[in-house]
Amino acid sequence: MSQPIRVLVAKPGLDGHDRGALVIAQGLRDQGMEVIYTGLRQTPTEIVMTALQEDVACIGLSSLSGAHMELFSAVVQLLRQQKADDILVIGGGVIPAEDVEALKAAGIAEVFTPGTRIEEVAQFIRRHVRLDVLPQDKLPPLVLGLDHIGIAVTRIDEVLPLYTGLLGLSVTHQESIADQGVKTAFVPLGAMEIELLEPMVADGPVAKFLHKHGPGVHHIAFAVADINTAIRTAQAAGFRLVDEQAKPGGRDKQIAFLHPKDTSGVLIEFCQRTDKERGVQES
Ligand code: CMX
Repeated sequence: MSQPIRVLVAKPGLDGHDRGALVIAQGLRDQGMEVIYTGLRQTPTEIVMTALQEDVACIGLSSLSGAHMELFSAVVQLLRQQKADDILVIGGGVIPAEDVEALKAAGIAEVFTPGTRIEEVAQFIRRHVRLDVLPQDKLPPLVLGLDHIGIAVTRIDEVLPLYTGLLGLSVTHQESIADQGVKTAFVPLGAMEIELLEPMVADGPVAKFLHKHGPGVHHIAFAVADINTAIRTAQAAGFRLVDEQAKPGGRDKQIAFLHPKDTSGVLIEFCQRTDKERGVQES
């Protein structure tokens, strides 16, 4: 499993209130991150030193004292001097709206004011943290290869003249997947397959897709060694899953979809084949 993102929650300057910072620290821990809290009244130098020693990917600065402009900018400057400006710096606390743009211009990636949901902060960190700050050698290879391409059709028998006639391929397996509201036909092509998808129910995902887009490429499925690792890794990187748990696909595969709104309009499926399936094509 990938390593959690390490975050330093820091209180620069003289303000003596850290309830908000502690709530953020706990919230980010609940979101699966590893959080270190500096304690109160830290200087920018102390904060940067702790960030480097702890090898964090993100610093979250919190200030209620009104000195955020100088203190936050000083942290960014010191990181630059240390050639550590690949560490994401975000800020929060009592920050007037008119200061937000100036802070961003100074290198604070985002400013979160009271009332922001912790999920939003975590999502921002996941999306913007530099992945090369994470120990890459600990990240598992997520994808083994292309498993199949799903093609939405109105009726499978209507497109067979193309696949089995013109292209000379064969349908080796047909199956109805009630859970997904589709009938499928699998056409192997080397190590991967084409999956023809015909809707069985009027309000299922393929029927809706056909209604909106007409027939065409519906999804791309990547083979993964472990579907639960793939789901957790995608979530940790800020991608939404259509379902947070793997579901049964055709031939006992375990499948999970990333939401197309997070993947530039391409519906991406993770697909874990069973051991039996890896070796043998059913007929
Ligand atoms: N590729 C790209 N975009 C897609 C899409 C697809 N296959 N399906 C839906 N979308 C887009 C829609 O165009 C729409 O975008 P706009 O808001 O810009 O118009 C948006 O997603 C929402 O679409 P919707 O029609 O309102 O449908 P829902 O939100 O109810 O559902 C989705 C969308 C992706 C969650 C749903 O299709 C789903 O759960 N898909 C995964 C399951 C699936 O597709 N199963 C069939 C295959 C099973 C198999 O291979 O075994």
